[in-house]
Amino acid sequence: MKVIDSHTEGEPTRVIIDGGPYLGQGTLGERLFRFQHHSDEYRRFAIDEPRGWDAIVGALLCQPDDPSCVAGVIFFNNTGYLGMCGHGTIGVAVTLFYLGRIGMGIHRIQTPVGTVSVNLLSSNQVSFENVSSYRYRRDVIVEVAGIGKITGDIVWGGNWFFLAHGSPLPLVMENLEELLRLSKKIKASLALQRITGANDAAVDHIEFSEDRAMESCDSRNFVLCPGGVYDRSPCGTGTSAKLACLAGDGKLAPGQRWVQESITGGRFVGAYRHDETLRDGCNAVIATITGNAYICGETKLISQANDRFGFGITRKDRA
Ligand code: PYC
Repeated sequence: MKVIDSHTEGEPTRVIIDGGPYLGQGTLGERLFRFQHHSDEYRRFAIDEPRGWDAIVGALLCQPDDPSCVAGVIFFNNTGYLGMCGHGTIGVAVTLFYLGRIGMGIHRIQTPVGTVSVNLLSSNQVSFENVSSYRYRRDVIVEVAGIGKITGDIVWGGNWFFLAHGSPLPLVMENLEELLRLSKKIKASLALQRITGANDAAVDHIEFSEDRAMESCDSRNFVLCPGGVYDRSPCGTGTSAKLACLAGDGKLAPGQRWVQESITGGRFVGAYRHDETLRDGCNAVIATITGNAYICGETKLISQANDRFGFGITRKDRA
């Protein structure tokens, strides 16, 4: 399998450019189904140790079924499949440019949850316009054993988020282990209390943020991703979810810049416009997120006969 590795504001993306699973014909949704149910070993091979590590998001390039798109992409990680992935979209665009498959300017990319457009501004800088983002439930209280009541919003930004009101701890790297522990407990409590997104979808991303006008940014965040790792970047879908809430609260005007910094110091610049269509009965926005990705590897992954870990080390303990 041939892969190109990049990182977007510190968060890794591994794009499979050759040797991925054959998923047949049909819509991207149908091909995602086959990937999940018949070819999941390719995900584990590409992402899990010993060939990968927990933080990587994989991207399988596919033929789009929407002819206006230059590519289709299925995102996945150490535990399963993602709807959209913002940092991954920036990584895919920079990778396609590196491969000479796209030039500067605007291109459409199909994902299983909708079509996004990317604007390649330089060989490393990309703006992407995300699928619609909207706040599905506001001021939801989750009771977390040993912590107490935590309030937040359930928001779609291309994935489902619990966007906590504020942060239980200052968002600095010294608090990383404790932030991971708390966010995993919140995620488990949401599941136990059956607090879900639309159509009973699991809320599998937990976001804390500290909004304060700092010199460098408008807000800092921490995002727990499915699989129990944190996003090194400010999370493109998480930033989109944040923009939907800021718009709903009248705290940010359409077109106004919002600089979102991650706990590592990586930065995205976001802005939004209103979406004319209600989503699940909710007002929605279309977020545009700008960030940088850098190519950092070009690798051939190999599995030899009799390799006990040819399909990765299977773990059942991931949050
Ligand atoms: O950037 O949207 C994102 C993302 C989701 C999970 C990891 N990164």
